[in-house]
Amino acid sequence: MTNKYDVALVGATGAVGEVMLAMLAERQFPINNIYPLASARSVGKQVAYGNQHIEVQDLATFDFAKAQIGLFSAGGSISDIYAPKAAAAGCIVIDNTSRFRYEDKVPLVVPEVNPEAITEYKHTGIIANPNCSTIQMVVALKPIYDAVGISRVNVATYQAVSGTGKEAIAETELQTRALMAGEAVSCDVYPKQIAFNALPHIDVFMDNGYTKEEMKMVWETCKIMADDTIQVNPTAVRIPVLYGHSEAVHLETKQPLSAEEATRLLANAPGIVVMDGRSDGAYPTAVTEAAGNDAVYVGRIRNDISHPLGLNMWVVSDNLRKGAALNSIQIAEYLIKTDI
Ligand code: NAP
Ligand code: 3JN
Repeated sequence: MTNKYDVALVGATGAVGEVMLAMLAERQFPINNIYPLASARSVGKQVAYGNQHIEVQDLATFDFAKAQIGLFSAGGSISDIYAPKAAAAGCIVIDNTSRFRYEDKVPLVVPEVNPEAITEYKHTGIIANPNCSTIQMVVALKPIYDAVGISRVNVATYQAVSGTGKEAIAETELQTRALMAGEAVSCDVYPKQIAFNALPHIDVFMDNGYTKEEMKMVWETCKIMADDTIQVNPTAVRIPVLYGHSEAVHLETKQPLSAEEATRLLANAPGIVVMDGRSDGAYPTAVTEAAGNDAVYVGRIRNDISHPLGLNMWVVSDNLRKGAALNSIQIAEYLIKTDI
């Protein structure tokens, strides 16, 4: 690869796309040309990239031979059509949707956990970026898994509305204002009021009673950790936080591990900030620590009083940064650093 790269950004006008643009500039990713792409509705609109404003182009007519790297976040149906086309044109695709995540020949990568899998992209030209809830959880599981093994994970998520996209952020703000003014709310994006509420429902319901968001965490954890024996039992909940997902993670290790040793392992692991003061406010939260920052924050680390191999932790991270844009850009950085 050359020293500077032509990058196509599919879904550039969306919640993830905006953060991608901001983070590419912030991290000084070596860009020659950047092509912000979206639907025909957005053609002619401008998006911010550093101190430049760049016109959005129509994805449908874009020639992917012009780009070496394609960052895709416009939904699975868009990736389904355009990611293989881009890959065939020689553009390496880093896809943020679930479309290719479970395909054997497509690597599913979190750079702190399984960077070695990236080379597998050579089969298809596509690398899949996991779901945001999976990413922050596996970053926190990895140092514990490597030290003592993990047999089971029970997790409840508390997910920000930005995970649903721009319209969901607007709906949450609108409902909050309406309720504060004593007015009725309308529900267009979510099936029930999201403001001041908690919805145990993310993505579609599956035949087994879990939602697809929950099953994504099951499938993706096993694939990323390359271990199908890890039992994962998630409940995914949407809450009216704008940015930053939180997770209460209850795991069972294969060998005993004290909370003190777990804390030491986590504090030395890449991408993690431990904040576990065991006093008022000395734990991380989505709004005060995660939002706008890159780390996966871990706190409330304690042994499970109900199980000899149980360990509990509270894991928070910015869902649009480490959960989407940052993880994709780290994959791209790894590709160019290792020249693969
Ligand atoms: P969003 O705010 O609704 O933005 C959607 C983006 O997709 C916009 O740029 C939109 O362009 C573009 N788009 C929609 N239809 C298109 C079409 N027919 N042709 C070209 N572009 C089209 O959604 P978001 O939150 O950014 O999420 C986008 C996707 O990223 C999701 O569907 C999901 O697959 C993925 N995602 C992944 C994670 C993760 O966990 N890793 C997290 C969030 C999202 P217009 O403005 O022109 O409509
Ligand atoms: O809801 C969240 O907090 C994360 C949402 C992710 C998402 C939203 C729409 C479609 C995905 C994803 O990345 O799993 C998808 C999808 O591509 O399936």
